[in-house]
Parts: sequence; structure tokens; C-alpha cells
Amino acid sequence: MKDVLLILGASGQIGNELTQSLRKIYGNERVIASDIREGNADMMNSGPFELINATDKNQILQIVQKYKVTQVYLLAAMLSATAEQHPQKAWNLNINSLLAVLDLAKEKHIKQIYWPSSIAVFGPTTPKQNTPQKSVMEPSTVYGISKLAGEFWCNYYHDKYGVDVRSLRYPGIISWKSKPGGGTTDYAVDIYFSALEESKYTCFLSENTRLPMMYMDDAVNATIQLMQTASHKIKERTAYNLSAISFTPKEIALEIKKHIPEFEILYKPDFRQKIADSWPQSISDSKAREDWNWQHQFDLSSMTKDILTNLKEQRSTLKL
Ligand code: AKB
Repeated sequence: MKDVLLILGASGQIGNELTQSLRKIYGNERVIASDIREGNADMMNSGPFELINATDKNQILQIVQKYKVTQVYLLAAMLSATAEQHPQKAWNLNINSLLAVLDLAKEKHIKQIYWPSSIAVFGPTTPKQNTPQKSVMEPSTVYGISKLAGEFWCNYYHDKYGVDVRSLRYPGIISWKSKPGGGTTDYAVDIYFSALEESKYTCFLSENTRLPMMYMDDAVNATIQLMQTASHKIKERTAYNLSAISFTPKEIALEIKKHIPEFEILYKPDFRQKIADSWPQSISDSKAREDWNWQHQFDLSSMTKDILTNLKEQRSTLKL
């Protein structure tokens, strides 16, 4: 039987690009996009789309049965900064959506699940450099607490019910096709748009705040690679550390200046500084590299070149 994939949260930053990549691999009709709101024209026009509230198990089940879905990618989530403003809502969305999907797998409606975790599972007491797979985990944000609890729900459903659920601890994901919303690492996306539009950017984190980051192409590849790996090779059923690059606002600004010499950055840290300060500065992902051969492609320089080239091209097409 051929796999049919359902993406919950397909209109979000990662969901959108993941859906497009999966449609290229599995065929448009076998990748069902869904979200609580409609996505961009490319996604809406390239294949099936359903409006779904990801916390509503019955709604998900109806769509699973309608399309004979075998795999669910659950990307719907409230990110770190917004979650601090709405703790209860964040917990409800991040945990109840996961439990709904885990139960569908336990009841044998679906065969495989992807659910993203985050570097936010680590907290102020975790070693900051090269944070290992297994380390102190005392998150100080609602988002981090929900991701840590979620990881252990995944592990529990795998151990107890044999559910094939897989997860990655994403660092900040940087993209140009779709923007993130409500995260602490979002500055590293906004900065490119502002650099091209106004040649200046006011950063909500201080200049030397180092955080683990990754280009969207690498994040999408890692996700697909993890899901295509034979089940017996997946040794971590909480979530895998995943890493590519680490940089500070000052370093990304210097890289942008190589392409836009007049670019200027100002710093006005807000409440997100405290969240960033609680996270690791760099991550060791040797387990992912060992278990399923993970390798990233983009560093800060190649990512910056790729983003600015694509955004410039997009801007000139829009002006035509
Ligand atoms: C956020 O900033 O909240 C996310 C994350 C690191 O998980 N990008």
C-alpha cells in the first residue's frame, strides 16, 4: 500500500515548505495539507487542503479515513515568545494535538508520526556549549515545558504501544519563502527582509546572543530523511538533537553587510532576551549523524547568499 501523508499545520513556516517538498517526492494527491487557516496560493493550488483544528481528534480521524492517511506530520504549535503570553493556550495546542495523533496511531488508524521538538527543551542549567543528546533538562519557558513533556509522551507511546513516532529538536529555522511567527529565533528571518527593504534592522536580542540555527532546506531534508529511515535504526524515541550553525546577531549582520554594505543593525532587547539566554549556544547532534547519517549543507555564508539572491529575485518579479 502506498503511503498517504497528512500535514497538520501546513500553513506555518515549516509546514508550508515541508508540504511542498513532500509533494515533489510522494505526488501532490498523496500529501494532504491542513491547517486552521488557509495557506499561500502555491500550497492551496498544488494539492488537497482541509481546514482542521489539530486538537480535535475526531476532525483528524475523519480526514484520515477520507484519504486513507498512513503518516501524520504534526507541525501545528505555538512557539516560545507567543506561548509566554498565552501559557494555557500554548499547552492546550502543543500537547492536546500530540495526544490526539498519538492515540490515532495507538488505535491503528495511522502507521507513522512526525512531531517536532525544539532546543527549548533545554534550560538555564543545561551546559551551553555543544549540548549533548542527554543532558540536564530544566526548561524555563511554557513552550520548552510542552516540548519536553511531548518528547516523553512520544517515548511512552513508543515503548508501551509500539507507536512509530519520530522527532527532532529543531534549532531556530531560517527561511525566505515563509515567515515564522512568535518565536525567539525569528529575528534571523526578519533581518533579511529588513536588510533588503530598508537597509537597517532593530534586533530584539542583544548583539552577542549566540543561538543554534539552521537553514530551512536542511531542516526539511533532515525531517524527510528521519521519516524515511528504517525503524530499527531510530534509537532515540524522545527526540534527536539536530544542529547546523550557531551565530550571534552581530555575526549575521556582518555577513549581510558583505552583500549590502550600507546595512545597519541596532539592538533593543525585549522579553525574548531572557528566553534566548536560557537556551544552549550550540548543540551536539552526533547521535543523529551516527544513527541515520544526518549531514547539514548550509553554513552562515552560503545560507545568506542563497536567501538574498532568492529574495532579490522575488522582489524584482513582484515589481514587473
Ligand atoms: C522559537 O524560537 O520558539 C523556535 C524554536 C527554537 O523552537 N524557533
